[in-house]
Amino acid sequence: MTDERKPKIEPYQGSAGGWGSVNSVKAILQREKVPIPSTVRELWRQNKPRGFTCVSCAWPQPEKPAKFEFCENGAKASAWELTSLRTTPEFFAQHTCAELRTWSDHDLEQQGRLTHPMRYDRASDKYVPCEWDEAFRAIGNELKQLDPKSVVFYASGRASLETSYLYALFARLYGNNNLPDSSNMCHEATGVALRKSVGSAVGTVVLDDFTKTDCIVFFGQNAGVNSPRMLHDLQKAAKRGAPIIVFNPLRERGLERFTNPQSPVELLMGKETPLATQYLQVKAGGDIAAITGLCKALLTLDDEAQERGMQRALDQSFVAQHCHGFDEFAGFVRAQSWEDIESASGLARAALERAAQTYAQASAVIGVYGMGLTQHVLGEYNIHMLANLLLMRGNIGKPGAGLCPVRGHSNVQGQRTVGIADDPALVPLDRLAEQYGFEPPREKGLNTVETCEGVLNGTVRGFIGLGGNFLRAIPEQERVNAAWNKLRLTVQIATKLNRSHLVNGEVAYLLPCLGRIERVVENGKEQVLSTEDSTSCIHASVGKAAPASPELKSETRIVVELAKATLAPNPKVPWDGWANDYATIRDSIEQTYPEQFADYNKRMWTPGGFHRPNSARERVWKTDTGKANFIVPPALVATGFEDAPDRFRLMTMRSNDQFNTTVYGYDDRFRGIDGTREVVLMNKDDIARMGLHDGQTVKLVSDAGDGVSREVGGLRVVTFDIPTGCVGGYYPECNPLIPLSHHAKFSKTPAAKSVPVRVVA
Ligand SMILES: Nc1nc2c(c(=O)[nH]1)N[C@H]1C(S)=C(S)[C@@H](COP(=O)(O)OP(=O)(O)OC[C@H]3O[C@@H](n4cnc5c(=O)[nH]c(N)nc54)[C@H](O)[C@@H]3O)O[C@H]1N2
Ligand SMILES: Nc1nc2c(c(=O)[nH]1)N[C@H]1C(S)=C(S)[C@@H](COP(=O)(O)OP(=O)(O)OC[C@H]3O[C@@H](n4cnc5c(=O)[nH]c(N)nc54)[C@H](O)[C@@H]3O)O[C@H]1N2
Ligand SMILES: [Mo]
Repeated sequence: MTDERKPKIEPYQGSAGGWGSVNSVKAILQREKVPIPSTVRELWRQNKPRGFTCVSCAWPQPEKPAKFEFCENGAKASAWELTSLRTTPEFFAQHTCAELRTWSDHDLEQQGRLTHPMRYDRASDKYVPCEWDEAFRAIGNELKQLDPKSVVFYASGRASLETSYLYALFARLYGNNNLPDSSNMCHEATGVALRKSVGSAVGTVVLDDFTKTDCIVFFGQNAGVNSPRMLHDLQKAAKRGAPIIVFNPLRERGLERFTNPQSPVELLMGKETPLATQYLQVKAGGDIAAITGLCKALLTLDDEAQERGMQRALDQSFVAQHCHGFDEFAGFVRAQSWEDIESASGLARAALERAAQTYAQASAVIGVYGMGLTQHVLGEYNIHMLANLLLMRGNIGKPGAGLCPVRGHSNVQGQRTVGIADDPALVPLDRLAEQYGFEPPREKGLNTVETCEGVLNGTVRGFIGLGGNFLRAIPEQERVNAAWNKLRLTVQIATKLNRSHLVNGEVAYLLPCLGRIERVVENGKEQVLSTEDSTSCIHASVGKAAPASPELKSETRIVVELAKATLAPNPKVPWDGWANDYATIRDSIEQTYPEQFADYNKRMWTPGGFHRPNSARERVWKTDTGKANFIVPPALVATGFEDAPDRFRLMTMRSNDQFNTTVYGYDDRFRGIDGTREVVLMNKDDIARMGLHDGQTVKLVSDAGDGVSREVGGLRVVTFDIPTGCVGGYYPECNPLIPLSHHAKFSKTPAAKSVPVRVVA
């Protein structure tokens, strides 16, 4: 493939949204060569009560949707699925996997939708077409021969609740809890940390809280790019006068100002709403220190208030009634010097005090966060700290307040809800045992990092991927890639070709499936799916678009056929009944989780979805102490490594033109980087100090000190407004630099936002 892109790097002047967004949507529809009328018809149905839930992010759908309830990046994701381009058996006949491995991520997926089941032929190093029956039979035979403990069942976060429930059940009936998922690389730190802090693994707010909040503190989440529909909720809050305080190493345009691209008036008048009222460019890994500073300033305000006999800055009665460990935490905070807080956070005391003032004046505060908090060695403590901050003023479990982790994939939270978990403690195994008459495996399964370890040490022998691009999303890419083709079996269920499909086990199949926007017909009847959003609301999703190829099967059907080909028949497990009528899968889910899914088939049609109960929201604390816990962090810096003069903290980022490993294009509009992803963003002082110059080509070299050589070269130095000591690069291009051992302590979330590297000319 020839590459004719010309890099163009210059600051972007526009707001998020606006005409830039409208033009970008137009360009995407052209790029995917989709018929415009039918695509617009589909976009019209996006995130509507009888429509489909967007395949891009997990931001909730409002009860009363806008005319077009989609954003630029949602439109991109839909167009990506509705594309008229096709990756056919003829394509595979022309290219070996070795050749395709030299293509870029963008070029691979740009070939379009997979159309036909394919078997990998090692002799020719090519994929060849096969029949579905043959594939199911061969995979079933392989699985029967492998030790169940040596096979993993990966899930990427997009498949529906129905498919995910059956997939997890398949793994357990087969004999393991090896259910790693994309959440293991994403918000796993959230689940682990929030369970300890407040006894609930997910966020506590719903959409309505954004209409009631008086202040939002916003950590390490790039809403303008990764959950753009959220900008509407932020805009409304900003217009009501609610302050928004942002902590982010980069000045992300989407958090600074927004023009609603769906409002003709705003578009024509060029009207922008400023969003962030205060923007704090914290160092990557500096959030524990920053929040310690906020808490310290808050304690000072509280001391002063007490001295003067004024209203306290702490919600003393909430802390006394609901919390555990406050005194120890306050002791820790008081013991930290402002000097240490400033140097670890990179923020000035005065700025933190101002933010604390704003926080103290608000009666209901939402704490929003994303990968900027989770993907660090002390990622769980970042989240404990945010919870601590909210607890100090009783900001959990009241209207307009709470924790809002912004989830990634559109059904990643739901997959965990219905059993995709390597930790059996998170799954009602006894109920499954009774419902299906079998003894479920009780030992912990493999998560994503442990799967990689198993591939490296030879204990993992088989891999099934329900979507995703495992080999590109993980850390330690080169070593894991090299060990991958020693696997006996690899099966990929996918909509488009990606790099993970080009490194294969001895026996390998690529099974193409329907996407969520497409019509699913089983047994002559149209089927409905459902998903769970970032605020634990569950919605029906109805696909109507014509399938990309008549050969495609639904994900549910594929999972059912694989299970049938592998497992001995069990009269209590109605695989065919389920595949013929998805409503019966929902009945089974309801039977397993009666508290959460009561009246599922009916309530999923509620506009805005039905809300799964959340104990912390009700101020019921299912923790070890029965209270909400204040938790003291072990350090002020979350990176897990020492600073050294030439050691930088690399944060790996998403551009505005990608969905995870899917690279739609090369225009990171808001950051002003166009035509290339091979860049390293650096502060001008660091560039000068290192004797480099803007535009120079450098390589990044791992500085983990573990003796393993890891590097990524050919990167262009770009002068950028980023704190000194930090550099930025793109995900997934920079993934070879992340050691497998560099992950959050308890959840094993890879620490992709502070990777120790050196910059080498
Ligand atoms: N269009 C689009 N939408 C997506 C995705 C996509 O790729 N494209 N991916 C989906 C998925 S799976 C996920 S998980 C989410 C990801 O959405 P986000 O959580 O927004 O993830 P990132 O873009 O990786 O990084 C978030 C922000 O963290 C900041 N940051 C980095 N390090 C730190 C730090 O140490 N402290 C603080 N405070 N900030 C830091 C970065 O500057 C960046 O603005 O989006 C989902 N939605
Ligand atoms: N360095 C670094 N690494 C990271 C991150 C980071 O910020 N920095 N982020 C991490 C995060 S948050 C995540 S969630 C992971 C993402 O990791 P994954 O979820 O594994 O990766 P994706 O890129 O989302 O997967 C894209 C592929 O999914 C397939 N696909 C798309 N739609 C469908 C569908 O409807 N059905 C099926 N069966 N397949 C489909 C397509 O073939 C497409 O190529 O990456 C992680 N890796
Ligand atoms: Mo994610």
